[in-house]
Amino acid sequence: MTLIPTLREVPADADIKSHQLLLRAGFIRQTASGVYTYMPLAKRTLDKIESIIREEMENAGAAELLMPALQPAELWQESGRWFTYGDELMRMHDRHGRDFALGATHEEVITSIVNDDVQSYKRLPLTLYQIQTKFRDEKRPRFGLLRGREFIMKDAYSFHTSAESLDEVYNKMYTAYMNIFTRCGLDFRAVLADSGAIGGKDTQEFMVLSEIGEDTIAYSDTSDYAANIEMAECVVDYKRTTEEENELEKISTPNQKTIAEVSSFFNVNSQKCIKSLVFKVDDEPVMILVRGDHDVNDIKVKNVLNAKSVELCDHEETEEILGCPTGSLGPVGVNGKLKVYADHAVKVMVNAVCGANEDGYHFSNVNPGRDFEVDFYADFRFITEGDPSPDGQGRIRFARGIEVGHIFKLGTRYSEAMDANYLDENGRAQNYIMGCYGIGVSRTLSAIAEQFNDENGLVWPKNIAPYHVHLIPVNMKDDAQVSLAEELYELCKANRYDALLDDRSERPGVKFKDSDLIGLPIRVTIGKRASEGIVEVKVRKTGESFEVDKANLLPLINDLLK
Ligand code: 9G3
Repeated sequence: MTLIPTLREVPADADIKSHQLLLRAGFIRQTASGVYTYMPLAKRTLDKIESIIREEMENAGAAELLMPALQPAELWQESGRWFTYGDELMRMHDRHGRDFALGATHEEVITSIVNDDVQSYKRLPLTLYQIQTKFRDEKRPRFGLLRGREFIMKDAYSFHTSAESLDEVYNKMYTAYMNIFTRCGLDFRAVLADSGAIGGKDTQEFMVLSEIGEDTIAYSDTSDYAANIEMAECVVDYKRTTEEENELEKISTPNQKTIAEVSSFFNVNSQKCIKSLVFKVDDEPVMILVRGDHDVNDIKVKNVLNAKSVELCDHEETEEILGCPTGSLGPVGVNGKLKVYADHAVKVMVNAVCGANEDGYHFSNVNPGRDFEVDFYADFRFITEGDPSPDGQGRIRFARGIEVGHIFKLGTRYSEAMDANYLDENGRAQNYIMGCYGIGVSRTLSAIAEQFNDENGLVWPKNIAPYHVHLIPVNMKDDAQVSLAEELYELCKANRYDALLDDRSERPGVKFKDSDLIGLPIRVTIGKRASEGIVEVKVRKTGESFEVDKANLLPLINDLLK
């Protein structure tokens, strides 16, 4: 007995394939926005994904524990994150009025645990992990399990006395992740990534390729270079043109605001325009210049300027700082008012167009170095398709990806903040060097559903399908069919195959449609020839089907599922 409430119609508020199919095939039900019940089929699938994860964590030398979701605010106050996270961190207080966070991640908890119980360098390196429910109050939960407010994460944390030891575990985790996502049957890439708010330097994300992925991957068309677009380096060797520098001119440009409008007004390519943006970098206004056909990469701005926060200024703020609206900004005449940094591509521009810092006016024949100073040049722009790959091999192409894993070298970011240390061989207190490693388990289930489906429904890879075999007796009133179905159910069970027996008194068509929707790898139909011991086997993925005697069923299933 189980519960698989399949739906005929496509639910209105599900706008991607995996979300629609997981609802229609009875895998999930929404309990609140971004909050889901994993129905029996999803629970079985999650368990299979988790058992693959546990095997690989074991191989990587990690020990499993389970930390609380209820985290005392004191821990987050110690690390300072109680105040840096806003509404996304779900908070509550207990009956005594004490503050708690519902765990969005567990760096604070694990660091305090290890600090309490691991004092000597002899006990390191140590890698601990858990598979646990996380809470993050997303502003716009969407796409079903892909971006929920309560989700299942495997999070691992490693503790080291040296950077070399961290590198070793980081590489073992990398290998474990490659194995996990391969065994789940996913088409994925490991990409260089930005460590974001939690700091640390090297980090890699594991991206499942999908058109509905929220992340953009920049990859080389000839090598295995791949990076999150936030991170991908621009290594173009810009060449200065031989053009003569002309006289600076101030031109009236009524209502010309965007690069497109300005470049067509001056009848020049957007590459001849300078795009000027003003950011608040740790609350200090800064002007960033990029060539008109490029876009400012705010993650690069943050990393190059080593800033905590980078926010684009809105109209009011730019008005306040430079006395003009955003549509007419430019670097001429602003030196001294705020720092000016520029992307490398700007350095070789000649006779460019830019805003005149006066509403309705632009300058033409602007030349960097002559008409304005740049405090320094750096790589501030998003990489574009066709750019040379940073590894020097091939050209960059874009793909969309769903982030299902992310591994970080944290360093002492948390152990310092929480004064967590061990005694080294000289008896001196040293902060633990840490790594952390996450997998979105419920997100992985959704990503698999997104990659594995067809016009009839889900098509689960054999390693993580909720059951291996779908047994379908066509007519529940026919004793021969029912008894053979039950016999085959026992046969599967005796041979460690998970079988789902559809014993409903439904019309065959309904059973077959549900079977295609649920997407188990193999369907065995027990129909008219049951009395002869003959059944039909159908492979969900390929559609191929065989008529076999029940004596040959097991060898066939072994062959199909190997
Ligand atoms: C928060 C909230 C959201 C968050 C975080 C904290 C993301 C937060 C980054 C990580 C880093 C790693 C261990 C497993 C692997 C990922 N969103 N991150 O720290 F309070 Cl509300 O979670 N954590």
